[in-house]
This record gives sequence, C-alpha cells and structure tokens, in this order.
Amino acid sequence: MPTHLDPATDLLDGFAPHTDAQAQKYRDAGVFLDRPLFAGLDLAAERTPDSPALTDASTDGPRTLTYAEFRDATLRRAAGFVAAGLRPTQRVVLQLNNSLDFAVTLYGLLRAGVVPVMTLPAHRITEIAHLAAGAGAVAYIGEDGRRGFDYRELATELQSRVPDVAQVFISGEPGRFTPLPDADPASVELPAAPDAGLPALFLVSGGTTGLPKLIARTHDDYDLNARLSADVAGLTADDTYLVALPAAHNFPLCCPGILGVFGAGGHVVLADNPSPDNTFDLIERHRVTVTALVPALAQLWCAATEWEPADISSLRLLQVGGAKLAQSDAVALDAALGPVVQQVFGMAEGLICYTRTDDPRDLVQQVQGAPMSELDEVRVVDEGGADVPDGEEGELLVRGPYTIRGYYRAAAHNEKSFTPDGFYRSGDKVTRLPSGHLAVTGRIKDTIVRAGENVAADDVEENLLAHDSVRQVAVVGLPDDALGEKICAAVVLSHEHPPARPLELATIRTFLAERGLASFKLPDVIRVVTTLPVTAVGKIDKKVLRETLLSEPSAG
Ligand code: OOB
Repeated sequence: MPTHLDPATDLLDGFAPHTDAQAQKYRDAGVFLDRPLFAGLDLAAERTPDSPALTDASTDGPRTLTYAEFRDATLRRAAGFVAAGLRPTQRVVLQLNNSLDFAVTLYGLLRAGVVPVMTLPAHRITEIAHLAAGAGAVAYIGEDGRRGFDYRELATELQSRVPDVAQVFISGEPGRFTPLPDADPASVELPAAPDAGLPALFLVSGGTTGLPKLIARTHDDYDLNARLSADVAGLTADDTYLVALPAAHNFPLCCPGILGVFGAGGHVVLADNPSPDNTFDLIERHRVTVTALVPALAQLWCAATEWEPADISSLRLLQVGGAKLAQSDAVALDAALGPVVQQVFGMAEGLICYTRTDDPRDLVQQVQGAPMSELDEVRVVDEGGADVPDGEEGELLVRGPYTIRGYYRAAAHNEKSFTPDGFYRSGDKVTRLPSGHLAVTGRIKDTIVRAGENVAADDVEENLLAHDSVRQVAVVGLPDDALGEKICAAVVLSHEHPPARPLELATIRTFLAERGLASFKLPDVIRVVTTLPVTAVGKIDKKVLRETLLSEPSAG
C-alpha cells in the first residue's frame, strides 16, 4: 500500500459506500449519529457503572461483570491488541463461542479500530480460509478444544492456506499460539475513535449455496441497526436478553441483540447451548425478558414447556426469525407462552423487518414483519423487474440507510445481486400487505424443474406441513434420468401425532392431491428422517440435505 494514502485505503478497497446523494439524504434525516459502534456501551457505563452488563452462563461461567467492569475489560483487551501490533483498519477473523471472551474481544477490537470478521463457531476451514483471504485478514482469533472442536488445529491449517494470517490468538489454552492479549490501557496509545463512515465489522452472508460472502457494516449503519431494533423491541435498562443463538450472527448481535441491549443499559446473558434444559433454567434464574431463536429451536422450546419445570414467565418478547416460522408454530407458541412471539425477517445485508408488539396477534402469526426504518425502500418485483401490486408475490428488493450497496470485494457478484440504482436483490419471494407487512413465501431459486415444469419447493413444503404427522419438512430436487429432477420430501415426524402406520409415499401423495396440489408437484420420493441438517445458525441446510440424500444407495 503506498504510504501517502490514507491508512483506511486498503480497507476501503472493494467497499461499496452509499452514493453521495443517498448519504446526504440519510444525514439530512439525522439517522446517523456519527459515533463509533462502542459509544452505546460507553454511555451506559457512564450512566449505570454498577449495573450488570454481562453474565457468562456458558461452560466458562458463571460470571457477571458490571458495566464499569466490562468497559474496563474491553479497554484492556484493546490495549492488548495494540501492544500486539494490530493497527486500525486491519482485519481479523473472530471465531469464538458465546462467552465473556467473545464480548470483551469484539469490543476490544472495535476500540482498537481493528475490523473483526464475524464468523460462527460452526464454520470450518473452507469457509474460514475463504473469508480470511477475502477480507485480507492479518490475524485469527479462536479458542482451544474445550467445547469439543479444537480451533487451534483449524488455525494451523488456516495459516498454511492463508499466510497473511500472521498472528493467532486463542481463548483458553493457547498451545503454540498466543493467549488473548490484555494490557494496561495507560501503557499504550489507543487510536482515536474511528471514522463512523468506515466499516466497523464484517458480517458473513447466510446463504446455503456457495461460500459465504463478506458484508461490511459501518459504525454509522450498524449503530442505527441496533438503536432502531432496540426501539421496536421497547428495550430498557430493565431488560435481560439471553443470547441463545451464536452471538456473532446479526440476529443475536444487533437485532437488537447484544449491541442493542448494551445501548439500552440492559443485561446480556450468554448461553453456549440453546437447548431448553439449559436455557429455561437461565431464564428463570436471571429473569430473562427477551431472547431470539430460529424456528426449529422455537419449536423445540414450545414442546419443552410441557416437561421443563423452570418458570419462564419473565419472557416478554420471543423473537423468531432467520427462516419462515409456520403459522401453526406461531399459534402454538402463543398458546404455550402467552402473546410473546415477534416475527423477525432479516438479513446480514441490511433490511430488518419486525412484527410490532401492538400488531393484532393473528397478523403477528401470519406475517414476517414490516421494515424497521421509514427510510427503508422496499420494492416487490416480477421476473421482468416491474413492481407488482400489494398481495401479489414477487422478489423483494431493498435499499436503505443500513442496507449494503455491494458485497465486499465482489464486483462480479454485485452485478447480479444489486440493481444499477443500488437495490439489493434479496432472492426472497414475498407478498406485501397495504400496511407494509411482508409475508415471505420462498426463495426465487428454490425451484425444482420436474419434467419441464417448475415446482416451487415452498409450495410443496407448506402443504406437507398441514399434515398432522409432519413436524418439519424440506423438499429438494434430485437428478433423475427420466424426469430431469424428481421431487424428494425429507420429513421429520411429529411426536404428538405420530402416524398410525409408517408414512408412505402413496398416503402423502393422496393427502396433497386432496388439498388440491397439482399432480406434477406431488413428491416422487419420501424420506422420513430424525433431524434435518442445519446451517451454522440453525436454518435447514438444503445443500447438505441434497448431498446426503444423493449419497444414499437408494437415491439413484
Ligand atoms: C438472518 O440473516 P441471514 O443473513 O443469516 O439470512 C438472511 C435470509 C433472508 O434473505 C431470508 O432468505 C431468510 O434468511 N430469512 C427468513 C426470515 N428471516 C430470514 N425467511 C423467512 N422468514 C423469516 N423470518 O437470517 C437474520 C438476520 C437478522 C435478524 C433475523 C434473521
């Protein structure tokens, strides 16, 4: 990098900012506060230094830090990184489980001006190497093997594949690497607060096809994301938020998640295991008021209310998102827990939609939410790119103050994923109500081409879910000599309503045909499975499912 250039030049190489006109519009609207992402925490630490900020309820815990203690820990970690030679605008891959070290390290990096790549604990070398190389990362932060997977081995492989990753810091037993650094903040010079228009961190795209992409979120836009989300959730200093999903994911991190709760002066409780037998006790013990789950976990929690003895009545808001929550599950959750469900339709690329606490319950059960900012520009378009009327299905396009204008260092990909005027093509099929609420109906590419007919997987799935004995389902296309692709439905059976006889293809086809599903959409194969494979954050992973089904001897 030529030395006469701004040190941020390398970071900004491949970053797609808002256009000047758009940026001006957002500035005029006063939505950006021009402050670093850690400002919310600092303000809370000034206001209420002695309130609990963070409880580590993972296998490392239990341990609680007050706001003053937590802020000091993040300053020491920042100083440690500076002393270790990390410099502002450099990128570092962060891969830690939900723990105190995760929170302290994240804020330590932000204070040091170092830009973390927020990978998830379930990512493995293929994704980590791809993301480290793509971001130009100079360091990797992982943990020892105490939770079952040894990230030190991953680090070794990473350094051989991506030699620019010069340093490795390990939470726990470092082995031949460096422990997570801490230093006296007075002993080093902490950098000045970063420019709020610069990327603060990188999120990782959640798609289940191909390798994840890097999503640069600025201090301004991510701080806005946290504040708007906290407003919609009605967060106050009295709230206690349980982190049950992997903390580095946008949903528990910032919707409103960890960042939103710190901004409001509330209490964050970190769990490293989302199962009801762990989390229900934590909810009771800490009087948790808010948490976020993916639908499969919400289903599990709903069932567990039948047998878990813990009192979870403190929960006032159960956010469910990341994948479509079936209406029947939303109804069941309300029945089991009271009217606490909030649907969340979000994406690492930006747009977040929420149902509101004062929306009628039947609406909350049916739609995935409405955009959180008045400046979110949502379009629903047909295949030709023309806007469709409310109530009609189309692809969701979005532009707005906290939605990216392009993936990082991905010019070719951006040609396809963004319109020339900067709308992100989400790939999600939605319908919009006149009220602005969106219902997600599927993914545009999730189509099976069977004997020349296009079959939308979600259409078949929705109808299958109406069967009493079906708890979860995923429909995928498998290659077939005669049909091109055949329709395969992988089904998890319901515990409450198990079928009287083994579920057969003919029974399912008759059931679907009686519901009025066209004959060319009827499954050609049924597989009863005990679980469906999931992505790093817990969404059904069709890519892996397809590979698994294909590797079965009977698949051919
Ligand atoms: C969240 O973010 P990502 O980046 O992991 O995944 C985004 C994609 C969306 O484009 C959509 O396809 C799907 O996940 N999705 C939903 C959904 N929420 C996300 N599909 C149907 N219904 C929903 N409620 O998943 C995410 C980010 C922030 C908050 C919540 C979720």
